[in-house]
Amino acid sequence: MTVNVGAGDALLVVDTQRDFLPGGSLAVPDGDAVVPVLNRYIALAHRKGRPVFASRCWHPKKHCSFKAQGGPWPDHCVAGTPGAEFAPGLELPREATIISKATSEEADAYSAFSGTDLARDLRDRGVKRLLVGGLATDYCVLNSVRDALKEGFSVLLLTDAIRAVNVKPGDGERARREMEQAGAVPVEFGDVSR
Ligand code: VGL
Repeated sequence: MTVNVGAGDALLVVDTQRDFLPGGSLAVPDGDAVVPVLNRYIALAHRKGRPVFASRCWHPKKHCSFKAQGGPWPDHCVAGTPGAEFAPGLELPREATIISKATSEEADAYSAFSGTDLARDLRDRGVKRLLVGGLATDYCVLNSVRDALKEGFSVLLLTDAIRAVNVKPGDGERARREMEQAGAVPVEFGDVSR
């Protein structure tokens, strides 16, 4: 399959942040492997003049998703801390739009669309189709893809630029199946025309 990237397309890089990389507080196994692949998609989007969006978990210190508050996760991606920074080596263009989410104590947000202006922003810029990669397949990528499709965008799922947490073995595979059944089209960099 060959996919032409051009008018109407945008790239969404999901939560590719230090705390989700090996060594981080909520490490996604092999999570750092997405960085060089995402850089190829970023360079492609840039070359084609297409917008790049990057979401990030940007939590207050006592976020409800943290174990200390009764949530499921260790503290992670606290706004302004090193763990919340984008992955070292991730080459986001200067003009990339940063989407901060789950910024209040009482609400979690796995999806980049949840409580953000992303859908409106995409429509304002004429975006019809989103190329989605990043971390993690079974949480923030899954929920962002679900919402993108619900909002009426087409989705290309960048299968070489995602990795799963896999709290339960197979979560990543199940998430992929769900996204594809919902209409996301799986592609790899080799499928995308340069
Ligand atoms: C994520 C678990 C907790 C993600 C965020 O980015 O997929 N996963 N918070």
